[in-house]
Amino acid sequence: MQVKSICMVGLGYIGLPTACKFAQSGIHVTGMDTNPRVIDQLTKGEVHIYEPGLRELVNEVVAAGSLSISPSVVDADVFIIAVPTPFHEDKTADMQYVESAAASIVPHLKQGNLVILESTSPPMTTVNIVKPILERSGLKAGHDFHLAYSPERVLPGKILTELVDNARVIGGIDQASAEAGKDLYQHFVKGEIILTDATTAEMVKLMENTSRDINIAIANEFCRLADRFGVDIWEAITIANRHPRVNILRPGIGVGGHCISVDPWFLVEAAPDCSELIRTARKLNDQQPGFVCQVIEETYGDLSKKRIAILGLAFKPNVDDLRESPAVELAHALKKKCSTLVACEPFKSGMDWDGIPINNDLTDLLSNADLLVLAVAHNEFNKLDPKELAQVNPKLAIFDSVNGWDKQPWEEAGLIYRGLAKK
Ligand code: SAJ
Repeated sequence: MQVKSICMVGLGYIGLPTACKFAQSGIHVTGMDTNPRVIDQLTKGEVHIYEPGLRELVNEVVAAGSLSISPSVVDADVFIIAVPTPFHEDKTADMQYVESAAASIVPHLKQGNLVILESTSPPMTTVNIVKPILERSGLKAGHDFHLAYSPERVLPGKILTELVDNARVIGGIDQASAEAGKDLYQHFVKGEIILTDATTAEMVKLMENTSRDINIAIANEFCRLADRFGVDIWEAITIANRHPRVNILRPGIGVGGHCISVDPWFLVEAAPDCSELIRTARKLNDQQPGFVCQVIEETYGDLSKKRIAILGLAFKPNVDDLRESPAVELAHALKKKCSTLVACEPFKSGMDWDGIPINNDLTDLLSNADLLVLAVAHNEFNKLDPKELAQVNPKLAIFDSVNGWDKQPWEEAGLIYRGLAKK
């Protein structure tokens, strides 16, 4: 299939970088988003999300005229849906953005077009939700236009390289749709392109994130056991991972972000009777911030008179994304128990986040704290010099929730250092 133009519906963490990569490959891309703030910022040359290399790439393709920004869907050869699929309070999938994205394409859909859904979605979304909406155009999927599901699989922080190098799965509603998808992504993807059907591709994506969630859950459960038995979990995992067929992931303060902490629920909702392990792992990871809070209390005793400084609110190191962040959960749990709690989050400016006050002046923050909790191992925090911190506040106690630091330099600086399930 010859592709001259693409309309990218949704310019978030996936849509914007993907739009840029297509634009860089020589296709004219129109990026649309329903959020006026996103359109406004991009039109001014500002990028609303942090991802290494993205700002430069957006400026390059906009300046070259190959990426245009629009508040509405325009005619194109290919439409790609890359909108969020959040969940409701009761953990059921909220498909309103996918549904309205598909509906917004209908007036522009023509014979020979290709529509791709990239958003992580419950099984059968492409055939049961997207296809009937698109067919309101009077055109028939598989006959008049191609339709495929191709999940994004990139890691925040490495999106621009993983978009190109990762294997790409394309699930067509028929073989011709899958082949059309392959013609499209070949423009910039260097990784293997694997063709399958749409529902298999949806399932593959959910299985990937669910298996990671379960693997982190067992690491977190081992951490609880290690804490109970006085074992250093980090030493135990290092030794266990010397076994040729064992690869235990890192325990921590829980699982966040808008993918791994959400996607497994799509499987639970779709088939509650055969997803017991998935549900249990999800609950365990959700309870981990509460467990860590309890360990901090057990370690340092009554927190009610303590002023706590928490380092990091993002859902993982070196990203600016605070959605579904276990660090925010931990901050809330600690805030209920201590006298004051203030966070340092270098990826967020402003006075507070979700009711957690932010102070990014570390000297000021630490000179007014009794207990320093490391919640997210941002590079900026890994580089902190214990001796300098001891000069700022010689009475500061440390709790390292994520094994971000070595114990020795803190103790040499005269500070009390404790870590989660760490000797
Ligand atoms: N985490 C741990 N221990 C670990 C690894 C991660 O506690 O050993 C935590 C992180 O701190 C974070 C959460 O898990 O809170 C998720 O982080 P992540 O780096 O595992 O994954 P994401 O959410 O940034 O990206 C995942 C990736 N999926 C897989 O690795 C299977 C990525 O490839 C997907 O494209 C992305 O979800 C997505 O968009 O679905």
